[in-house]
Amino acid sequence: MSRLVIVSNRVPAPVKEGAASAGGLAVALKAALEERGGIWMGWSGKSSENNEPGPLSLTGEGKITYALTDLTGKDVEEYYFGFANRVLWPICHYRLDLAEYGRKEMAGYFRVNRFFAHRLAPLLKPDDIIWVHDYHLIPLAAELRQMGFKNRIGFFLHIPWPPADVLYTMPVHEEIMHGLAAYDLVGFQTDHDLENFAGCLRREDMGDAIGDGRFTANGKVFKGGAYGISIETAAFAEFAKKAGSHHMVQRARQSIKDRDLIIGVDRLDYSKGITQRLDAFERFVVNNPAHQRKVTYLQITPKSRSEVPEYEQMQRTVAEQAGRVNGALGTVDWVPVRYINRSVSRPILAGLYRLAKVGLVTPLRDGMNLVAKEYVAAQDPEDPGVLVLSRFAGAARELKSGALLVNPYDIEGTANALARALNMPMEERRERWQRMMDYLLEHDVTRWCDDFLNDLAA
Ligand code: ADQ
Repeated sequence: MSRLVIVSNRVPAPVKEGAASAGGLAVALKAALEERGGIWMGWSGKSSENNEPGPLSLTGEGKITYALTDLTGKDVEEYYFGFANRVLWPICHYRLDLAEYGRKEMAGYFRVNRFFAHRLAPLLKPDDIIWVHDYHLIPLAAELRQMGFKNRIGFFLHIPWPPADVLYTMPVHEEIMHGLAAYDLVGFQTDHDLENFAGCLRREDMGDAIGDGRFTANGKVFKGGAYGISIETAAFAEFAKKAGSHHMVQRARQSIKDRDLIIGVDRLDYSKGITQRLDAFERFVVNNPAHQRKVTYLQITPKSRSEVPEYEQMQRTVAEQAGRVNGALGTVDWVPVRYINRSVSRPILAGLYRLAKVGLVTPLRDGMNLVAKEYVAAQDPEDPGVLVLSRFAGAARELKSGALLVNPYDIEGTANALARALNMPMEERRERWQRMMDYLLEHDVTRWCDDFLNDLAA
């Protein structure tokens, strides 16, 4: 079996396999690396002080070598906060209004990708299989090809892929499309993203789908597919079962008393639809007097990318809105919204999901959304809660048989779905949950990883 080389912008800290703190993706990729032996390369998260990136730092753990590089302050500014997070992220989430096309940032993005390729090159062996992750590193394969590397190289995009009309507003869209075509396999979260990609190829007569999951672009043939990412379903369910005895989860349970809990868990990001969700919760309470004082909405939202102005602005907007809703609806003995700006550990998170009667997952656009899957896996099979899920999350394509799908822009519709979820009879809740859980047990993150790597190696 060939050695595996994974490249992603950030590399999770070395943790023991199955450790409670690691997310499913890190656990699955580490398992694949352990099996084949390999390298995980990425940015250290640090910027060097003297504008020299310094040497590559190599550390070993079992059969895995972690290769981390610093970047210069200028690199971080232009590549990470600039092009990746102020152009590609908003464009891929259909937010043309938020994209900032600075020439400097675009150049910085391609420059850092070339730099990554040069850092990686001395570590590569001819039969290594290389798996590149996410929007930060689209041009990496093209850079490696230019340097003469013939290895199998695959790419997985964790975020949505937009239609041509959206993508082509971006000045360097051609380079980005050529960048993708340099891979042997390009993986998207859903068939919808894959169709959008084919549409982008067709729009500028660059290429097309030619059947059997193959595409042409500029005379070259490569593969593309939909590989919906998932979680460690069985392990997460086990966490959630045990988490009831955790003192934090017990405290949460006592504090809720006989109220119904609705839970939302997201990074603070405009794609997650948090302000629309707060509006929908408010509308639900106003429209349903019987639920007043009988429900608590817990929103757990760690800050993210605070250096990007839109995110900093959003921190203020959401905090103000949560305060306003509490001021308008709250009573001396009832705080309707509990808003927490921190991460919580995975076992506690699993326990809180299980306490909640409703998982409210309403992104405006999301590649997959693992919170939706974690919420389902954490439920008590005897008394499961209801998933209220945005139709614009990739997860909706997999969980539509069990979740209540909503349009997050439709505040009244989401409010109605909340009422329906909280009033749903036990039998219907069990049936819906079972359908989703059966799917997730079969399609877990290990299967996602194996499917992608098998197709890349084939
Ligand atoms: P994200 O946008 O980060 O991921 P998501 O898929 O929901 O979104 O993953 C978030 C992860 O962080 C989940 O495992 C969740 O439990 C965890 N998390 C969130 N808030 C937390 C908190 N307060 N405390 C602890 N943990 C928290 C991107 C794409 C998604 C895609 C994933 C994986 O945007 O669409 O599903 O990558 O491909």
